Amino acid sequence: MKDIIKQFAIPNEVGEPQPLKIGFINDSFILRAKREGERSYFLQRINHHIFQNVEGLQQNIQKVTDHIRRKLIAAGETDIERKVLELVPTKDGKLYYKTPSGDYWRVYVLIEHARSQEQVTPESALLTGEAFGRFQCQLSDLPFDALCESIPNFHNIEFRLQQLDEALAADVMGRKAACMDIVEAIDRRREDMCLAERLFREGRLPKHINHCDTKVNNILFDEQGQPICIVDLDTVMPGFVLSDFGDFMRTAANTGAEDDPVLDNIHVNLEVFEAYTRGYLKQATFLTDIEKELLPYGCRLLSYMQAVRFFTDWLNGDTYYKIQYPEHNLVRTRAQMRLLEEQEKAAEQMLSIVRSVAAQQL
Ligand code: GN1
Ligand code: MG
Repeated sequence: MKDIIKQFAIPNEVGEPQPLKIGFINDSFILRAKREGERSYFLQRINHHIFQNVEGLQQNIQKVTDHIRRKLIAAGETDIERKVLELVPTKDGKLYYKTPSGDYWRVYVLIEHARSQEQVTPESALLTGEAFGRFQCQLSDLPFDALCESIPNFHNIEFRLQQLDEALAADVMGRKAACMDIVEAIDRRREDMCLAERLFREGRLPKHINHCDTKVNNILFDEQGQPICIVDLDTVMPGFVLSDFGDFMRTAANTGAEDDPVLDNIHVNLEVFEAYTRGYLKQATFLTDIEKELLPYGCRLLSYMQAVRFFTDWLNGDTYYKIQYPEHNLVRTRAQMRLLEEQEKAAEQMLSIVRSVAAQQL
């Protein structure tokens, strides 16, 4: 690994790489500064099976972090080094290093005195909503097509349904016949769930730059519990703001787990929903009326999309998501479909919360 580290323009001496257990996709290591007061670094091997266009991915991250840094400077912020990630280029000025064996590596400056959280409370949902809202707002004046799709069609439900149809037609594991109730539940909602894509084609719903993985553990908090920096920028790409709002609610405003085998545990947590909405709308001041009105729909869309993705993987024989037991993807699918049903039942309540929070902030 020494050979890899010495490719990067790291000005100070660092110790041996220490492996870090975070995320399922990339491999991460810490490079601690040898002398106190100097910078430490974060070394990652990029999973190029999932991110096939590493050049485009790294360009995206550079554009996003440069843009946010300029915004922070213009706003007169201090401590900017801890508020936005900084890539360390290689000695020949590239944003990543490709080894002779074909692995891709990158280095970030390490953000010190920061920690991540796994649990969401209404209090932290408010702060998290502000943080993701601020992130989107900082990027809202970048044209949406300034970035590439680091995973093509990542949150495009029409594409995800097409992948499902291919999996259903092939039925390689012979798993379809036992799941016809799921097939029917997905089919009934197809037209409704493709609404956002249709509105985009009609020029009525804009695309913006989104984070596309808005889990609470992708925010670093300082020692006082205040959000400082958004991390895991691999999926930052053009899309609907509904993606980021919906994916947070899918993971956090759910009283059950993403893969809860006990479906009756699953309900919408309206307290978390309201708190995140309040934080998000306070910061995401660029939203149009149609985007605000569609936010509860965005929650349903992301639960549906995740169900379609888990179900496709179940039919294909579990080739994408890591599973902990044989039926895991089927259990995940059913849990996401139940969450969708709960969100459908709560749809009016969710919309009236969005409207009243939006009205208070005018
Ligand atoms: C994957 O690995 P993780 O948890 O960051 C997936 C997300 C899904 C999520 C489902 C690149 O994210 O889109 O929502 O699993 N990321 C990718 O839990 O496919
Ligand atoms: Mg992730």
